[in-house]
Amino acid sequence: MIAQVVPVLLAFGANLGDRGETIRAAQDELSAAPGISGFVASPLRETIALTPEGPDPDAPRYLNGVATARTTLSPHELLDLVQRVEAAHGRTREVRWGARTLDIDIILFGGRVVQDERLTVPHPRAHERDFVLSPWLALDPDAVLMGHGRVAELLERVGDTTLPLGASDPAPPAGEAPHAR
Ligand code: A4P
Ligand code: MG
Repeated sequence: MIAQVVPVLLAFGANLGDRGETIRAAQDELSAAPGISGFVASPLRETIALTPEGPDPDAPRYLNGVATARTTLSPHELLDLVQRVEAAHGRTREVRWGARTLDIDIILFGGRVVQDERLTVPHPRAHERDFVLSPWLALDPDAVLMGHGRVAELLERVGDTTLPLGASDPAPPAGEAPHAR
């Protein structure tokens, strides 16, 4: 039987350590992984940490980006893969929405709806997050988020507070050397 090839959208976030290097290394690993093809990454954006209490301008900023790819893996095989890549980059889970070296979320898995104790797809919060919508729009101006409509309109609704990579940062994240000025 020939495996079905499904388009997917992945989101990447990091706010500890060398964020850009970690995300780029993780993307290289994913793009080379068995069952993944056609991997295309968005530009990265600098974003204010969203915590359960709301946006926190004093917390280490995130770098966020998205990538599109095609996969022959099942949704849960893809989750296993992204969690292996997270773990290889020192991701630990202590606090929900806590600071992390690397977070990889599955935003879309073709047109599939998955809802069980390990996986919810489409990602239930993507439509209200500028740190997902903004890099996605940069990658694909015609992007549509299943169940919510055009990404351009969603981003206009939530407002884009993200900054281009390398924007001046008065409080660089711990563990990352400040840019030379
Ligand atoms: N899980 C369920 N659905 C999915 C999915 N579609 N993709 C499960 C990936 N994982 C999924 O995730 C907890 C569990 O969710 C996993 O074990 C998996 O089985 P996690 O990565 O351990 O924890 P988390 O990321 O802290 O939790 P959560 O609720 O997924 O957080 P969010 O909603 O992803 O938010 N601020 C900025 N600026 N940028 C960010 O990237 N990210 C978060 C995390 C908060 N604030 C942020 C950012
Ligand atoms: Mg996550």
